[in-house]
Amino acid sequence: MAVLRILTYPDPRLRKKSVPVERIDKQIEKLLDDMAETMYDAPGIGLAAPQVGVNLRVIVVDISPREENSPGLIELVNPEIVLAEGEQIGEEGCLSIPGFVSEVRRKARVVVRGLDRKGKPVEIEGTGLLARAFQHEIDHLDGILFIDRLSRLKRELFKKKLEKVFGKEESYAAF
Ligand code: GNR
Ligand code: NI
Repeated sequence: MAVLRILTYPDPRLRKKSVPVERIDKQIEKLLDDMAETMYDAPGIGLAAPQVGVNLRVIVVDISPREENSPGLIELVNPEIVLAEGEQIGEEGCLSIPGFVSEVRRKARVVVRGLDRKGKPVEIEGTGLLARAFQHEIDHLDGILFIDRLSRLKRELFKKKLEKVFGKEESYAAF
């Protein structure tokens, strides 16, 4: 088991579309282990493979640090949202965008289908924070970050913060 390095914005690898896993083998199981360890170490409530530089559709989620009735660690290979309904607005952050949190509008309830670490098909329903985490992680697999889903006003606040961190435009425009 190992704690992996988490890529941060504006690393271009966070913008690539991840590809489906074709075969679940020892390497994928090791990736799942390392991702869980990295998530708990951070600490975070979810992690997607592209955040650790792996271009595969693999996520881990565990909201138990933040919520009591949670299912514990969820590991999903090739996750897909098969049902999404309702709306929720809540605070969101990302380990790849340290130091910035903002309110994001998400679906209130989702049903996610994928494979577990043995390759067995599973379907998991999530509401509230779990639904939010699933949407956040699956977005990562498509190169989408939560800052892409902010209202115009909140997006301007993010840009202001960036300028503070990087200095005006030039330094990060290169990425
Ligand atoms: O740790 C995390 N917290 C969080 C809070 C609200 C909505 C989504 C998240 S996911 C985030 C970890 C992360 O960046 N996963 O990609
Ligand atoms: Ni994230």
